[in-house]
Amino acid sequence: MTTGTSAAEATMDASALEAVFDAAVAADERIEPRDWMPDAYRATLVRQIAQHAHSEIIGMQPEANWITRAPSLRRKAILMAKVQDEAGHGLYLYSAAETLGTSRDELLDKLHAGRQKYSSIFNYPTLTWADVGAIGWLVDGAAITNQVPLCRCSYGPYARAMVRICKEESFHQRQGYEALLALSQGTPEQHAMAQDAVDRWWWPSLMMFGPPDDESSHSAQSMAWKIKRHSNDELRQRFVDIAAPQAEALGLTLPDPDLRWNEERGHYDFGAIDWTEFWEVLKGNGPCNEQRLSKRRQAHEDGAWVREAAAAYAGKHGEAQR
Ligand code: FAQ
Repeated sequence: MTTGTSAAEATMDASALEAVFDAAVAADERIEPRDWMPDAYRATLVRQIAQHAHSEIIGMQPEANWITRAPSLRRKAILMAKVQDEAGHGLYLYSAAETLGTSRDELLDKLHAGRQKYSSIFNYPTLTWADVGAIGWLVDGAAITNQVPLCRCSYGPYARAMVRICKEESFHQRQGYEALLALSQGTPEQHAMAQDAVDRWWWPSLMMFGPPDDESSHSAQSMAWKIKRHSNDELRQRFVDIAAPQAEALGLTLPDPDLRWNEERGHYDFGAIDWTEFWEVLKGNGPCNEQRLSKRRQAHEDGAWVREAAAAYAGKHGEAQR
């Protein structure tokens, strides 16, 4: 849609504005920051983009845990670059949220106060080096499956941020797969370590897609607005269909005795997800919730002097240019 706060728009009443918005969404046009949009559309985007941004920066913690103990210089350099990429994704996403009239400070305050969520997956511990491979393969793999359709989200700044993020996530997924393959084909101990990591990360990765469709409070409206293009269950199924043959190629077993190809459906059937565990993690009762949030708050406090110095520099620089 073209920029909206025009003279013509100023004279339109609410229902006419809504009709223009609905027509733009129906025609698959992009809604841009200065276009008129329903308050609830704006609020949904802020909620989802903030949660996504918070996930990216909290998601740095589980893997950062292994930077000092990566098994080679090559692995260490790759892991540092990946963790840094996640910080960058957070920044693109906070910027996208800011185009909706909120500020990064406000969003971070809400995260630190526990008033906004981040992905359930980052509340699980990284116990061995193989977990870094499993996160790359499964967590980044699930993230890509969920995020590629978001490149077609109706809100322009979010959709454009997702294009670059997805390219980087593809690299992350491949590095995880390659690291896990090396372990799987290594000594029996290394193979066992890879299998143990997959056993622990598989089910939480399936939970990343969100609750089942009949318990997903936002899906119907978000799909009508073309923020989400597919339901949680559709994307979860797509991920299982991709991951099952990849596990075979890796020589690893997915921890689900009910996982099997269903010729009739043209999809893999899979076992029941423990939704009690998912809701408990969301309530703050996962294995690492407390640790993740307190580390994040501490990092924010430790970084205060950097923000102050940057603001002072920007102030001086601005004065010099006046
Ligand atoms: N964790 O009605 P729905 C990554 C909440 S990035 C926590 O279905 P919606 C990169 C949901 O907010 C991973 N909460 O919600 C990386 C809602 O609660 P609310 C993050 C969850 O929004 C890799 C309630 O449950 N990706 O991994 C979760 O329509 C490696 C009801 O749910 C994104 O954020 C969950 N898993 O659909 C980084 C992608 N699922 O807000 C480092 C963008 C649901 O009413 C290392 N987000 N909830 O209090 C989305 O696509 C959607 O927001 C969904 C949820 C699909 C996550």
